Amino acid sequence: MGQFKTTPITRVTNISKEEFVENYYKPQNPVLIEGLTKNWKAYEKWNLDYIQKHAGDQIVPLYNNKPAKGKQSVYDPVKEMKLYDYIQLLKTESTDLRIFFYNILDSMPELLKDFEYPDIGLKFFKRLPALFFGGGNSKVFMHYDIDLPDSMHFHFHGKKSVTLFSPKQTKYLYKVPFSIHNIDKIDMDNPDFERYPALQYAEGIQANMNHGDALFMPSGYWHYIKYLDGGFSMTLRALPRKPKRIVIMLYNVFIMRHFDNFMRRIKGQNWLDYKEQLAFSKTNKNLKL
Ligand SMILES: O=C(O)CCC(=O)C(=O)O
Repeated sequence: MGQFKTTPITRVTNISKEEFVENYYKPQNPVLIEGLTKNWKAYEKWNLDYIQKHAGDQIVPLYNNKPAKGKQSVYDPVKEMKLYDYIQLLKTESTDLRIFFYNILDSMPELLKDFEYPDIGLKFFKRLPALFFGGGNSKVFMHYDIDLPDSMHFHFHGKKSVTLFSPKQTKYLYKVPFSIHNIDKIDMDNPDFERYPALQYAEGIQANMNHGDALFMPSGYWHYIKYLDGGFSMTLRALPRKPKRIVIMLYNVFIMRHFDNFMRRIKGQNWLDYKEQLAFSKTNKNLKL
């Protein structure tokens, strides 16, 4: 058992567009920007009470910390609940229940007037502002985003921990083929370096987020997230900078995802076990471990 090597993320305050583009967007370096949301209405307004009041009647799909098994789709929620009751749970218990990718445009359009797309050099998709909620005990499995966006992740209410790994670290992470995650048996808080020796070479970046912080996650960056308090975040996605990434994004979304779902449906757990074995042997073989 061990601990990942990590360095703290670069934190900046009120960065200019030029500085952001030169130092972070072009070289694809992550950065945490404090104060980017200070002028938004959301900065003062967005907390659990506000969401509860505005959209408490909606029925929301919930996910937990357990990975999907067998023929179960990763998109199948473990339960559904009224948003009011879910937020009440966040306020009173350390639940592991999460809401993943709740589209603001479709589900809470009144929130659109509370924030602005930052003028920072990213070409944001205006169709996909999404909220994510988590309880004080919830973890978001290690993954990168299937559509490979350059994204800005904003946190509200409480604290959360985000551990990032650059795409260059993929060779140490036991990435599962035809997917965007690594072997789900790996405990990211306490990795077993004997069983998974490549992990000890991985170098991560640690970002501790507070209310109002904005985290720039460049395209293809892995993220493992822990909610330290019940709270929520918003992600704004932008087109990846490099054309090659757009091609991989199209493959991921239109081919890989459907192939993987198809295999999962017909082969169930055998497909998952096969992929896991492949991730394990390929990673160790490439590194001659
Ligand atoms: O914070 C979360 O719950 C998940 C966020 C995430 O995975 C993302 O923005 O890509």
